[in-house]
Amino acid sequence: MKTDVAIIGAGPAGLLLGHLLCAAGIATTIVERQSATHVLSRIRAGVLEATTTDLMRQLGLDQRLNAEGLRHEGFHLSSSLHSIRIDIVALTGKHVTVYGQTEVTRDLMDAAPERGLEVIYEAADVALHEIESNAPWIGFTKDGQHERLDARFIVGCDGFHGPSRRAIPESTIQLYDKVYPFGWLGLLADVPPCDQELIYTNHEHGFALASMRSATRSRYYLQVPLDEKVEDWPDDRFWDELSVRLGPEAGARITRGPAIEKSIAPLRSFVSEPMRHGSLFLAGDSAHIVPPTGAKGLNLAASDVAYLSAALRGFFRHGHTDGFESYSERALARIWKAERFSWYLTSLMHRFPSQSRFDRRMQLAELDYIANSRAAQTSIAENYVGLPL
Ligand code: FAS
Ligand code: PHB
Repeated sequence: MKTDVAIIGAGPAGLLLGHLLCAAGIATTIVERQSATHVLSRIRAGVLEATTTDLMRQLGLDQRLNAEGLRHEGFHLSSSLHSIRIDIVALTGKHVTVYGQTEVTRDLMDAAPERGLEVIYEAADVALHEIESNAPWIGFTKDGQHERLDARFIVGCDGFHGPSRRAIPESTIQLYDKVYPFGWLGLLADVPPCDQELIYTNHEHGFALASMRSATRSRYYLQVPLDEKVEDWPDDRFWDELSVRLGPEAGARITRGPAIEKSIAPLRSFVSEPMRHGSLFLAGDSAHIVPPTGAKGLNLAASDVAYLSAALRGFFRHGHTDGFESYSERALARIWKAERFSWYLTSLMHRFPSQSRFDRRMQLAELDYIANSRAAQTSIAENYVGLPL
């Protein structure tokens, strides 16, 4: 098999990039380890920046997003002392859209056949070869058959655990890593949300987040110790603790119901530099991870793809390579600022096991400052809606 650009991974990064390249007439094939059903079963992000919704609009794949996405003009940061509404529209003129990553992925998947985007699912043993040449190729196994996909470029959109980043020589790659001493226990339930907007709370017991997927489907998170197991959290225990952490007002508005999904995600900040090596590019979680507190993960994958698709268009249309030279630097400039914001909000809103009394007062003082400072709220708002490309 032969193509122009071979993409590893059919998550949001791979599918978005694949569609953008197909739309530009660049032959593209995606090789994905899992089945489409498995990819859609992963419950992840919920908040889309304009960067991401603009790409869906540019592709003409925003019909459902426009019909079902929820326009959000603000969100809340709360603690025992304050409930602060960050009015993102008043402070930045921009809004965000609540529309699950699962739905973005579904829209991109469903449109692939009619748009000529080839996605090979259930491809095992994916391996990268000759990435320092102008003729790299991917080896994989499909239905027990060994396959070879030759390409001009390979793009690793294979997430944190994929093979692409590991194909870059250790002598070249720089890794930056921070693992947080807690995880997020997420629950999805077909019950109406407890509020019209998202609520991030820093309670004595720990962080909680009230989010949603629609007016009838809620998404909640509780900070839990790293050694917790999902089976330690029957639904009733989750609902009781959520009610405590959200406080009496929001807690009283919670509608309980059976979990349709419940899982624990570890939190980490991670960046791998550079995002290009020879004919291999990295995009999305293969190159960076943020704690989900700032709702940046999916949106950073989208901005990587916006930069890289422009660079690939310039090459295939005009033979230009300047986009390739600048890709890593441009993408990393936006990534590092999102890493900072995600680390900041995670540090502000979570209880750390090693936290001293002084550290706790610093968190409460920061929230008190934010509650009374338009400048502080503006800084948070402009990062939350997404910094310019
Ligand atoms: P993805 O990980 O989504 O996709 C990578 C794809 O590559 C997968 O389909 C995988 O099967 C495939 N792959 C891996 N190895 C392969 C191989 N060897 N061969 C072929 N294919 C391979 N972000 C938020 O903004 N908010 C959240 O609440 C949030 N929650 C998250 C919870 C969890 C448990 C995780 C892991 C991430 C969460 N994120 C969240 C971040 C998440 O949304 C990512 O940023 C987003 O999925 C990035 O998309 P991709 O880069 O496409 O990576
Ligand atoms: C979600 O709805 O899954 C979500 C929303 C905002 C975040 C993280 C997760 O910061």
